[in-house]
Amino acid sequence: MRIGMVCYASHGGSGIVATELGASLATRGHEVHFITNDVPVRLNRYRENLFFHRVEVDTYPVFPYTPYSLNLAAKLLEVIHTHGLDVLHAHYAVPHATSAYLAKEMHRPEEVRTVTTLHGTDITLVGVKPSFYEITKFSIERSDRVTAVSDWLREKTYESFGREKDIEVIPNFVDSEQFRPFPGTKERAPFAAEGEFVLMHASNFRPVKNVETVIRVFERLRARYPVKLLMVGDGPRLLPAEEMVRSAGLAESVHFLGAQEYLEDILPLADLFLLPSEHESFGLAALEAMSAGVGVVVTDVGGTREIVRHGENGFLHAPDDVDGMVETIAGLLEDSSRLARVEEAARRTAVEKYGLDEAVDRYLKVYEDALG
Ligand code: GMT
Repeated sequence: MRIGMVCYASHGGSGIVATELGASLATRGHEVHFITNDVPVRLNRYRENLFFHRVEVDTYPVFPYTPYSLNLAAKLLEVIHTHGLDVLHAHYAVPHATSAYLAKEMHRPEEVRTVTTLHGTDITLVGVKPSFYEITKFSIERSDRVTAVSDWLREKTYESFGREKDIEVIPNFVDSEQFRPFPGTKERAPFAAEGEFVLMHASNFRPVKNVETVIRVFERLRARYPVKLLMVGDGPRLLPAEEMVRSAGLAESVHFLGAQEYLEDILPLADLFLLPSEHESFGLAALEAMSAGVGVVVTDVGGTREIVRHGENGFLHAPDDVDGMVETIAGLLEDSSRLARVEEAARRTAVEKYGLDEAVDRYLKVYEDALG
């Protein structure tokens, strides 16, 4: 099959899902063409059957804003013509599903199929805005197949956009060989002394990630225990977070590592992963942490409830429940055997329920169905 993958290239769950899926499809012998504004973050080595096409973004003095969706649609059409794509898979509805629809219509609609995967904020924060609502609804309804990464997101989409279109849930997945527990003692000398407990947060530092709560929880724990905090990622709330850390006098205990390409090398160093987002349609970073054998404390708003069973393979708290998070983590600090049981269960969940191969099989089935 010849598949065009349309995604965001920067750090963010939807681009990661697209890249891991595309790489696996290429390994299985499918021809996969990434069509984006830049090489996706995890597309970091040569693989047979994988191709990249850069969307050129043109500006012109009369344009108040750059019409990226049009440049993308034109590029998609060019790649369809040159490489005879069977399927365009748009990750993140806005504006990818719209550009894919346009490219298909400009070509011959019966010759190419479009699949849209809804990832979360494309529905919950962006798609529902009045300025995007109608075009998002239209583009979802005109996709040949639509998938969502959790039951929660499917319901949110139905609530906001109606039930015109069937949505299949294909949960996010993880390569549990790539994300695995650190063998032996965790080597984290540059960040933490022996015996210190390491808390980690990784995200794109958007407001929805609620990074201020990570710092508040850490500050309370720091007053009682020898703990360090590693903050991984970059985004709009990074500078305010650094400022918050400085003014709380925590600069020596908190390390900011910036955006990291090889999260699989960093996640296993943590004792606990904290993701108190305002909502998370799935929470891929938490799943990757679980696969790395790390316990997670995550928001209870969103698809995270479908993955984490409180007290068993991780912990769920409301995004503003600082007291609850502090008490959960303090309990684990004082009971390392409980933490070990949770870590084991977390790894087991990732391996047994969120495998890469099963997810790739399911996406392939969606493409095959769409092609009839
Ligand atoms: O908010 C982000 O982290 C970015 C966003 C994206 O699309 O890149 O993430 C969403 O998609 C991920 C992959 O499907 C999900 O695991 C995240 O939960 C989701 N983010 C939110 O719902 C806030």
